Amino acid sequence: MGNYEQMWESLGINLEAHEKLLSALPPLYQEVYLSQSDRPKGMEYFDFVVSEIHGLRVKELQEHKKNGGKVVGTFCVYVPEEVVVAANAICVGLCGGLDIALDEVEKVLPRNLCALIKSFMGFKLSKVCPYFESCDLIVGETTCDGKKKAFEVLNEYAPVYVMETPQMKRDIDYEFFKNEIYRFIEKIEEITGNEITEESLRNGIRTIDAKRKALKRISEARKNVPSPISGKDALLVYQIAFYDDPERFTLKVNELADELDKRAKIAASTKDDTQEIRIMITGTPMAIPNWKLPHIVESSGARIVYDELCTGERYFQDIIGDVDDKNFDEMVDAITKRLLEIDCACFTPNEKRIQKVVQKVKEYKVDGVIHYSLQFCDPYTIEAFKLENVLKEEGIPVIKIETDYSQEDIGQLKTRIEAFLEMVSERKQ
Ligand code: BJ8
Repeated sequence: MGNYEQMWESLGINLEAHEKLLSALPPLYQEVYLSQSDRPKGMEYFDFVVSEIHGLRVKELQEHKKNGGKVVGTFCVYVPEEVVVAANAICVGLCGGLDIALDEVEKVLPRNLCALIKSFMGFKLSKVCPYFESCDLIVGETTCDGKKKAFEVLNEYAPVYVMETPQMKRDIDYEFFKNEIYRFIEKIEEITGNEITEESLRNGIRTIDAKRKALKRISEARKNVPSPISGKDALLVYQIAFYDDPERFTLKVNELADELDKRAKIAASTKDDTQEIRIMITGTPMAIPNWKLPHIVESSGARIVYDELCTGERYFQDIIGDVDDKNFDEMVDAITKRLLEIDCACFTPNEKRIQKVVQKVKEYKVDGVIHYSLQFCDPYTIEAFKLENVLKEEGIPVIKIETDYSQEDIGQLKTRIEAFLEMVSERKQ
């Protein structure tokens, strides 16, 4: 990475702690990513983006700010990115995937709390994340209780705005959430000083739709047997979707998707009778650099072909589509509908998620499902039981994994995953 020390200093970054953080990332990346064989050439761009994670992109944010632009940080896929882009602001996903400053965090939050929440608080308290420190506004939501209450605490350290997400999806909830989106539009207009017009909203929708369409192409390519991309590489692309420049990112994802289509065609023409073990991961999101479970699964010989995660399909599964003839209110309506199609376990009932998992198992020729939840995440750990029962009834192998960001359970997880994969493989013979 280039020399960005001055920039980090100007953001108030704790340079000593930051140095420690940055020196831990390259060896981990080497082990998890660069050691894979036969990676698509198109991954070079994403490797570069990660190698510059606190460098070039942060510099772009600073230039944007120097020109009067604003940066908005988010933690959830229910926050409409289209609106942020429509106001000429930059939207960055902030969810942390790493334990950091736990001692400090546990002075303001309980110990028994999901690792994702503790992580974002740790990043803020230790001042090591230049994205966090660049944000003019942090947008929280009322999805789960942990996040909802943690945002009150976070508000003591950063300007936080909370969007109220409903808990159900009835007509009244839909109307309610549409009003929340109007309220969010007003807030974004207020902090950016830019009015969101019909034309700018249309452009925001088109930009983010194009990104989602490109990501869907990656997912489509993974239906091929063998899948032309590892689950880890796909996850990395999905993670970078939350902070890279949307237009450049879309271009690079489309290039990668072209390459994957070619690879799939070549593999099909060689009639490779592969015995690929195809795995779906479903559950809580995996923010950078939380690659623990995918690395265990793929280094045990299986391939992840579908991620029913917010760092995956939930983020890009639905496209708003043609907005050429839509007026402002119709576009807000379309944004609301797209968002309420997302099946987060924070909603009740949430049958559609379970049906979707079953349907995608068939579509992606999945051999086994891993339900992944962070410890102390009630919505996902509770929903896992129902999902497990339905999958068992359907004759689909499933395993539930509950973990956190520590490395202490790696050996135990590996043993369980290997046993699961062996069972799946025998069943496949
Ligand atoms: S739409 S999954 S990004 S809320 S893991 S903080 S739920 S206790 S992250 Fe999420 Fe939005 Fe839903 Fe997706 Fe709470 Fe669970 Fe922690 Fe979670």
